[in-house]
Amino acid sequence: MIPPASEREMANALRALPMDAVQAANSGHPGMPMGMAEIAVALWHRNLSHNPGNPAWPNRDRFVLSNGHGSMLLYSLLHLTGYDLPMAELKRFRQLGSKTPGHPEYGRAPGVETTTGPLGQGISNAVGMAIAERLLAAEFNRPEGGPGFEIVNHYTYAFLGDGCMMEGVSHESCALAGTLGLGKLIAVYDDNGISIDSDKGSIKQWYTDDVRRRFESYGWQVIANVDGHDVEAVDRALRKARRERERPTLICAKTIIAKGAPTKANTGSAHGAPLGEKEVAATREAIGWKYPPFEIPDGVREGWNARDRGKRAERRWQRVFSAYEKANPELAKEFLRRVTGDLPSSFSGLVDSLIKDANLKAETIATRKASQNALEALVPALPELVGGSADLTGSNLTMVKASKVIGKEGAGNYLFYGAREFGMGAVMNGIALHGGFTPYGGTFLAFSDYARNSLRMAAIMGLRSIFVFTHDSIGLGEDGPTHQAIEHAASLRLIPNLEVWRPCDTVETAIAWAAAIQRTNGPTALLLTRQNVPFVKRDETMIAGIRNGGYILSEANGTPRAILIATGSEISLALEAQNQLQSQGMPVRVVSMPSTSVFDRQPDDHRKSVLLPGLPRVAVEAGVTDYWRKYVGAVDDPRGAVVGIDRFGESAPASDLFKHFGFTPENVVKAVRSVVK
Ligand SMILES: Cc1ncc(C[n+]2csc(CCOP(=O)(O)OP(=O)(O)O)c2C)c(N)n1
Ligand SMILES: [Mg+2]
Repeated sequence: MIPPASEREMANALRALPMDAVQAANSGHPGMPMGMAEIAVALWHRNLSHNPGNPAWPNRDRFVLSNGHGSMLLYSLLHLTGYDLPMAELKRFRQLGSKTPGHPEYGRAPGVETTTGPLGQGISNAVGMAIAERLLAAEFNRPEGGPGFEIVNHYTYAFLGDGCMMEGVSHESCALAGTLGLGKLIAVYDDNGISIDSDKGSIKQWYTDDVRRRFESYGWQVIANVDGHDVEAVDRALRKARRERERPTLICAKTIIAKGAPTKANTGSAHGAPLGEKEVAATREAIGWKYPPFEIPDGVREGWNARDRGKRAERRWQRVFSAYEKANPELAKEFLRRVTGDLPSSFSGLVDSLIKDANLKAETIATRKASQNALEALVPALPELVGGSADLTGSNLTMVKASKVIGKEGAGNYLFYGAREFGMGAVMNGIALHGGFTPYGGTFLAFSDYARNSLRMAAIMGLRSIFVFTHDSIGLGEDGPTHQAIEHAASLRLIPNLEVWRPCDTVETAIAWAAAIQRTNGPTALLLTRQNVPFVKRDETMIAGIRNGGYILSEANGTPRAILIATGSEISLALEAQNQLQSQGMPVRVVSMPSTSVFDRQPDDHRKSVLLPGLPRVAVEAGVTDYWRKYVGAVDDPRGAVVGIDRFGESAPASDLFKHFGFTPENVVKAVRSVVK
């Protein structure tokens, strides 16, 4: 048997693989992996509980590389500890179709827990994961059956650098983590005094935060001044962090970027460029690494290999789970349902009755209220729903009778995120990534911009995060242009894999909620009104049509001369215009299109049967006109028009604003007449 190598050599493997892979790709970031090598040994070799043979083991520790530019550190660790990530993939670092893209991408390589690279979001995902762990533990553990009955009990670890620390979103999420007392969240800060512009100047010119006091003020335990190149010291800090139950821990580790590189260590140039053949050779010499690129000596492999240890760890858990299952068969079944993300069998019946109820009640209410009504039924039936709002609970109407606020003590299903939209989005994504929960969170549609990159990340990763955006147009009235969404619906529709719904009444809102919850491969944004919108009676065909994203809401009384397409609060306007046109002898069809992306995916013949190619079309939406051009034709096409708003709004009562900006039946009639020859 080959004796395992020393931890010094194990750390050096984490220098060699990244510097060689970056060199081979002729692009990438060698400095961070080389600087965090000893920290990685302390965590991954001495502390992390995981099973490389089963990256889906529900009780594994979560690891987030928030400074995702150091991706080669993660790929090296996954490869060396025994995940299914062969050396061939490391050799193809940053190449088309490899499992080792420039930044870690969720779903690409086993063991990558989240996509990172946009700084600050990884650590925020980690906060979400730690919240999810705590909620799941509170719900499923049965410690009274013995300590063995803790089927959820793991840590969430994150590495982060100066960049993550500077990003506002880390302030938002870490403050929340402190307030919630997430004792099993442990972050290691790569305090190397270098960020990208260190190439041109000193980090002191743009970053002088007292990180220790910052995190202490959030309520974290801070272990400061740890030598990041001393495995023992980092290990001690990690063990201390694990003993702490009440507070998240930040370990501030002093490191040298690209440590081991004779001339490039501690320089900005080591951050994001290959060291160069000469420096790579000199580094080999300096650290005593005698092996050619991508060759790992057996002893180092042996030292890193965590497959057996991982298998044993999961087997121990499996034994506990089996006993738990015997004692609590129903709970165990529910646990497995939750971590796989399946819906309960009662779900479709529940949705059917929701829709039936809405249709019977025929209420004229705001769609935000319709959303709350839907949640009143959904939340008690779906314990996986974890709601919240960025300090607008009473406006977003995201809270329901069955909501229980999550505090320092574990259980609950509703988070007061505070006025932290971006933090909320990134934390929601972390909750979704952990498994066991489907997060939904609200703010005003105009403030979706604050959260925007977290929506994009949810879409890239295909996460079931549900964003509730209320006050979706000038219809919110007096708060004025800063609060009135204009370009938001259109711009959210541009994000690939984000499903956007702008329902027009109670029935469409219920169906939008059902679609969002049923989606397994991506996020949904629900755009909802502040103001009341009239109910529209529906038959079965129409209800089926809603699920297609666009359908005939009101057929022309006679051969249609034009198609009116509208969404949300502008549906009533389209229907009134249809009436007036009808009485003027011009029958038109009204199409409701609550979700353009869902509609666009329908078979060609469905879309044609709804939009009747060849007929003139007019779109009506209280937002920018550009987006609708793809349905009504180019600006110079005389057969198409859009009634919309291409400037910022005004502060005034909503009804005045709709008139002021031309959202009147008369104006819609005029637009239709202008395109019908
Ligand atoms: C949101 C966002 N802004 C900017 C960047 C570009 N960027 C990548 S790393 C980095 C900062 C590097 O500093 P640090 O995190 O300390 O990494 P180190 O150089 O120490 O490895 C920046 C600005 C990014 N990835 N994400
Ligand atoms: Mg740095």
